[in-house]
Amino acid sequence: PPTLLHPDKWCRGFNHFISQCLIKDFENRPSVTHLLEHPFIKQAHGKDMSLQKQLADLIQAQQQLGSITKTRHERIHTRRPYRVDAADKYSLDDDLVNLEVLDEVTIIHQLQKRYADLQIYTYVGDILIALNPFQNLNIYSPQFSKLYHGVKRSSNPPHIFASADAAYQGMVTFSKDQCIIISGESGAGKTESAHLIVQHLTFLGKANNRALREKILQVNPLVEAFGNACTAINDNSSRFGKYLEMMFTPTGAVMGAKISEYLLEKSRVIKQAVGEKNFHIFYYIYAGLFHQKKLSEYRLPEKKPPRYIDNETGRVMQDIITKDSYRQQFEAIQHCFRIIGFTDEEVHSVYRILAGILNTGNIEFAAISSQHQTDKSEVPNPEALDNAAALLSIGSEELQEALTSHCVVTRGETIVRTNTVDKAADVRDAMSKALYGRLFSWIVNRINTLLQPDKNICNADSGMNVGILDIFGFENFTRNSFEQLCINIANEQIQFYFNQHIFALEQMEYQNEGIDATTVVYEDNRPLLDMFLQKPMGLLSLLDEESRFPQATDLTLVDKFEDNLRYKYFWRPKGVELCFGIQHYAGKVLYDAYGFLEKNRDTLPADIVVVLRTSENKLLQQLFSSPLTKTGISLHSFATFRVDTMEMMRHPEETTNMKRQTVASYFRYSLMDLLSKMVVGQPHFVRCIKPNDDREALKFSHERVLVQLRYTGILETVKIRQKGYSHRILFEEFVKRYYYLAFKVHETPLGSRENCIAILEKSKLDNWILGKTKVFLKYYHIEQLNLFLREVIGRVVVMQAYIKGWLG
Ligand code: AOV
Ligand code: MG
Repeated sequence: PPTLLHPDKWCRGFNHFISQCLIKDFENRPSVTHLLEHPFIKQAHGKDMSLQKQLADLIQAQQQLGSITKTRHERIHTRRPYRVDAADKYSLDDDLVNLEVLDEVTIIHQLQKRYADLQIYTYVGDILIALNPFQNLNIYSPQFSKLYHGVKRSSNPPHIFASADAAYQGMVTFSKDQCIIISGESGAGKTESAHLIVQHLTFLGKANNRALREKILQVNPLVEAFGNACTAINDNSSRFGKYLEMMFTPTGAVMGAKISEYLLEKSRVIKQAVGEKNFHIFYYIYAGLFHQKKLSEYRLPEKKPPRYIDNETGRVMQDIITKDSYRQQFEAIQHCFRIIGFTDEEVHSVYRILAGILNTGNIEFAAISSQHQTDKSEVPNPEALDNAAALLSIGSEELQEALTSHCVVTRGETIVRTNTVDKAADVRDAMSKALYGRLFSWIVNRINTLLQPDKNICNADSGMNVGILDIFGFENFTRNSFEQLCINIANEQIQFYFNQHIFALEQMEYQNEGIDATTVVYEDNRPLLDMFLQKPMGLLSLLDEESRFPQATDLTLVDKFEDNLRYKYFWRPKGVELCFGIQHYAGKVLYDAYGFLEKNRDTLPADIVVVLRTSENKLLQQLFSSPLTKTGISLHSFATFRVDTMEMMRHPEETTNMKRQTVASYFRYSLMDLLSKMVVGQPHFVRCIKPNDDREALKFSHERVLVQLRYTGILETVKIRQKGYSHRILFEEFVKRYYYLAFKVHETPLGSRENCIAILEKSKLDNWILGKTKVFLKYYHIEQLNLFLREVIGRVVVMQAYIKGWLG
């Protein structure tokens, strides 16, 4: 046995001993009896039981002190860089739910501190918050993929891979489809997160078939080249919504993929706002074809950029064709096409159609005035017209005819009417939009065909899938048009789904525990969604109704809105006729109604369809030959009424009910379609947050983050928990943690309901609730309980002094 130490030394030795125990065995705190049995202590105090008792108290107190200091210590030392080693473990700070004080200031502070340490991911319970780092982090390598493979969430710091892993594990374990819903405003990092999830899922899905894995990884880059563009907010902004389903065998091997696309912003093809660009692919082909000296083959002018990609900022041709990144992207896209399995002929046709669209945009019209007709137009300079016709493999004259005139059928008779210059230009642009929209849908469908599960490997019906939703984020520009309205309504619906789900879960926990759920109040955006989607008086229904009147104008539309939308979320600013404002869940947006009716009607004259159907280009024929089916055209869809997810689960068949094809009615259909896919799966939420508007690394704007936390419902969830019972602790755990406050230290009380009550009563707490298996506590109960522990610490100091004196 060790010799008795000098009192001073002993005290130091004692403390050292305790701390060693605490450090070595922090998780399983050393039992008091174990400590009392230690020869060190036995020898120091002989058989004096009263002293042993006091010591036991002291040890217990030390343990509590230890656990508190340990927590503090961890708080101070959260500046852990991500490392691929086992030592880098989960910390309490990784989940905001562990915070004792849940309020805006604390949460912001916490996120800011983590962001400064490049800890961009944080949990709020099962939700992942992802702050955009605006810099490349070295945390997505294969080593990281291995780290987040089938492990407990608490084994590693929060990570987007952990969310993918949770979805994958959920799918394999419970044989249930999963969906990962990524939300956040424009530029917050949704698309990047979606890529990372696909990357990790292909890793987890251990495809023996390397070729398939390669194919799946090329899907996002390919569709994004056609569907993403540079906006004022994001250089790679998604201009469509995308739901990517990865399909797995029952044992979890990836076997295929499928994309659904929603609401492509086709208007971008013909016009872009100042400082914005057309879809990426146009610049890529320009630079790529220039490099391959093929511009003339595709009849693309080398001197001046075509009108569609030369917006008001006056882009210089040299900028486009010599840009290395564009050329590299072109090569990457060619690679994607090849890997996924498009034939050379198909790719060639795609390029011809794209070049055809660019040439179409250059067709100009002039008025022909004659005695009888003043509303006739012609194409004075046929170069662009001839180029477009050649690229689209149609007759030049027929094209001119279809652009400058239209047929009207009255009482069985067909009359040809001429188009004015403006009307001809509108027809030209409508044709370009239709070409692009249908081309985009065709590419998506082709990908789906090429990536559908091999029936020899597994019957698709017996498989399961993980869906990843990446839509365009909430937008608020200086000028907001019809596209922004649709985008923001879609975000509104996703937010509603989030609220509903989180709330439903919360409710369920209370119900399961047999607790009256009325104590939990939450605010949702349902009235706002009703304002948009209700029939027949919702905003979109009113828009559809007005679109049916030929005499209606954008002004009469806004008047109609004003007369009918008696909601506090709607207002009409004075002095600006065509404007109306909406108080969205994510902020106030002022919309400019100019062009709303036209955009909603989205008409493509039959004359144009007829001409395009005569094309000798097989692909083009295909685009226009089929009737307008769900898959045949770009879905400008989404639902015109609020989709109640619970309702949807009860009546899934309603989703197949397709309505007339204004943009607004497609919008309704498409949102229903999306939601119907989502509700069958177990959802996982990733909430992307943009830390600043300057896209700068390490810059954390308090104000911006706070706004996003508020509207994404993070703070709302926190508030719900504050109103409700933020801490739900299993009886056993509770007794283990706090028994010292009501029982003798050497006792080992059972983790029973009665013992919980004993502790709570002894601590003089009220307003707590006991469920069937858990103690439900408010955050201040925990504060109070921890305060008692702090008192214990005070006692320790006194006792230490006492022991010192006693020994001396
Ligand atoms: P979004 O999808 O949310 O916007 P993105 O995913 O396109 O936003 O992200 C915008 C930019 O932020 C990217 O181009 C990257 O430069 C950067 N970024 C985002 N996440 C990361 C990350 N994890 N690591 C490094 N850089 C990142 V929109 O589609 O506009 O709503 O319609
Ligand atoms: Mg995006």
